[in-house]
Amino acid sequence: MPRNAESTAFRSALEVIRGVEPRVADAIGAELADQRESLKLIASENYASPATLLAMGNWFSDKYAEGTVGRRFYAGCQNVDTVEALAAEHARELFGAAHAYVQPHSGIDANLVAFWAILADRVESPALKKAQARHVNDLTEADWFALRRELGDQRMLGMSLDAGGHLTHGFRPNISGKMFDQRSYGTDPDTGLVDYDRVAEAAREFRPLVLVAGYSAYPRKINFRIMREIADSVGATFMVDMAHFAGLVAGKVFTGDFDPVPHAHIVTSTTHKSLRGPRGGLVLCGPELADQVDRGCPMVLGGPLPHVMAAKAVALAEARRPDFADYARQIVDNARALAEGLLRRGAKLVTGGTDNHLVLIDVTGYGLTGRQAEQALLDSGIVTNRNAVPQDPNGAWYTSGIRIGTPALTTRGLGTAEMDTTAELIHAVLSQTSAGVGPDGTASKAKYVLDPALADKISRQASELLTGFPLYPDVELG
Ligand code: DSN
Repeated sequence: MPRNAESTAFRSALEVIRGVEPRVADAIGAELADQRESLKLIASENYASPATLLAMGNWFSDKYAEGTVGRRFYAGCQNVDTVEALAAEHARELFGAAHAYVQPHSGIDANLVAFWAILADRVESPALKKAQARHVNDLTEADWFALRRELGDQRMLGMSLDAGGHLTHGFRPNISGKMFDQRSYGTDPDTGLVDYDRVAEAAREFRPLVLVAGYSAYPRKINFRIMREIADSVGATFMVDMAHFAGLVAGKVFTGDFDPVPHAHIVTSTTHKSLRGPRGGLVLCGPELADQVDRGCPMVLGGPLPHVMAAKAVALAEARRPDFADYARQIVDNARALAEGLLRRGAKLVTGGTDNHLVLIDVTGYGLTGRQAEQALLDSGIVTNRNAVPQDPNGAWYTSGIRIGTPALTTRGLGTAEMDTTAELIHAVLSQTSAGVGPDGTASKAKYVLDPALADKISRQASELLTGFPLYPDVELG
């Protein structure tokens, strides 16, 4: 594509939108400006390529395509079949999976598809067989009642939230916690690392139907071979949610025991985090679960989004290129450099460092809550998010941690030297912010004191750091 083609494409799109609702065009332009200006360290965000973004804005959005490739509930799906098949093929090849389902609209949707595939395979199919019925509609009222109770009486074992697990792994505020009786495994209180012996012990005691591995705030690798052995020892289905680290699997940074695909029965992911695609999800599995997974829509998903599947196909094709492996390695090198820079300056990190794309700072070391630290950093032009730490004394709202990740800044081209400067800026803000007091004079978990002149100075330094690394350099909106 000529250098000005991206500018032309985005400018023309905005011009067309402006003709209908100029405020939307303005907001889209403002979003690009904001993203260009902020030091984005949110571990779950990234910047998709222009090709990926453009693949989403077209008439595929208008097409209904319930069902799967070649087996739709609507006529005229031949072009949707093309992009869905392409996205699935790229996903299979990229991850070395036997089967890929690319319809989930998000990570939670991908997890729901996986949970229902497991329940269908492990609970519903045996019940149908026992009742000598081919379909749930053929069951008697009594058998249907018994099956519904059995479906609702299954167990899941996953990583605890404060150890870095995810809400969709069986926690009560999420639908998964209402579907499954859940228990969680934590991490070693001294090292902060997963203790596989304790996971095995919890599995032996609890006998889950599903053992889940995966995280959104654990800064280390997980040994999926050991986790699979634990699952096998209790007859559990082993599921891995690789939403956060899919880019590191795709880029062959996580291989062998740390690549979930050869070890798990089923793997779910988002496509927009370290994988750098459009917002969405996918599911990978072997042939045993493939038919159940393909029932995701209409089992738990609304109609597929063909425009997003087109963008998934583009992004997955990009991730199959050799330079994606360089990108994935750089994400981890950058996270390590950031962790080392913070440790050298006296920050306290959960697990003492990182093996992946994220770092979790325990900000109690600075006398702050996560909420205070998050806001002070934001005032200083540094975008992060607060997160619980293991055994968090401040609970899930205020928290005691700041989660930072490198996928987005690595996409912009920042390297290890810039990560050291980033560590310097973060430490400067946190070490010069103090906890504030509430109206009654008692310590507040939300209020903080930060000299506005310092916040301005750090904001300017953060902007300067980004000047050499323009975001979407070929896009000029004029
Ligand atoms: N919201 C994503 C994250 O930030 O980790 C996961 O759901």
